[in-house]
Amino acid sequence: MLTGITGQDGSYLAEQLLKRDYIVHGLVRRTSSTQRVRLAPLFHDSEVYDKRLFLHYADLDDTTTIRRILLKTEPDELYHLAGQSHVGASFEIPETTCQFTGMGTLKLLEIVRDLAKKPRFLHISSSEIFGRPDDVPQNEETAMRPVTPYGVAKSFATNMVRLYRDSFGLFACNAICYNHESERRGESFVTRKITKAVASISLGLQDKLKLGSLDGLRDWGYAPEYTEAMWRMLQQPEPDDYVLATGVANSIRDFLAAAFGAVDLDWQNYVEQDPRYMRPSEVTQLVGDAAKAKAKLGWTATTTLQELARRMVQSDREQLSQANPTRF
Ligand code: G4F
Repeated sequence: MLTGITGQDGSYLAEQLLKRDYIVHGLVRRTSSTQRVRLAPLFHDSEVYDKRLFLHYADLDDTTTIRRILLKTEPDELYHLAGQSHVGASFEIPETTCQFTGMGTLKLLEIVRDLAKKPRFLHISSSEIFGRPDDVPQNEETAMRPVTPYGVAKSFATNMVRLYRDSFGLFACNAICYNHESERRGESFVTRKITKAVASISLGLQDKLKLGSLDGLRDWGYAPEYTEAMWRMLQQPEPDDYVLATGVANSIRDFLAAAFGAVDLDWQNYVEQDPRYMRPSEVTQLVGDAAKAKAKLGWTATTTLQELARRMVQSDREQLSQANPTRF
């Protein structure tokens, strides 16, 4: 069972689980649009949709419905990936962010606590819990010092997962994920905003890219590698928390250079700063130490920033060149 199955991570994880012969259930929000672009290939596969992949309507708020679905489907594993995940937006909608990202996780844990057959539970946590950290790089023991509403909500959820593991014996884990990107990344996150603009500029469809702060350092990896690690976490004999990261800090300027470099352009000729995209507070030193994931899960992130940027630009160029581009 996956919450957030229609998102970047949910769609990769669903594909990986189906390849491993799982039956996959996903919770989806009811909206007037039935377009779920990232799931489209699975949706249109007659061997998969409604045979091994099932979608159920439920908001994270809708505890009665979620309880009913879990009682009916009796999942072995529950991957909780849903939530309001945009850090910048969390300053505009802090209550919604805390409601879904924080309380949504607690509500799920409460449901799982009452189930006779309890699924193994994975919560996608975030490097944002470290905020302005004491240590660089950060590991599972680093103190949480969040500085954004999203980071505060994720800290709450992460601590609740630990509490339910320690106090109620749930097999509950936190995947403390650093930024992980892909061709399926939402268009409002900085990497995808950049690669989409690079594609557009290189095809002569756009001439400027407006961004906020370029000062932040991020530890950017490739999303399907992170969902593979999440699956490995739930196959361990004991529940635990793991930092998932590349261990390499890059600046937004580095990502700009890699993305524009993929089409032989110099980013400095195209990028302008726009105060609209500045945040009231920024995390600047987030880089992860994934030594525990390497030792216990046999996992390491392997895709470099250059390769990540190149793939995303190539995918965006292909999409823009189509008559009806896919919009993730
Ligand atoms: O791409 P971002 O919005 O990612 P951010 O804030 O690091 O959060 C992402 O990673 C977290 C860690 O894994 C997740 F928990 C979270 O859910 C999300 O997936 O911004 C990256 C950096 C920031 O410093 C931001 O200020 O890029 C800077 N930036 C500069 N101009 C911009 C822009 N960010 C966005 N989204 N849009 C801009 O125009």
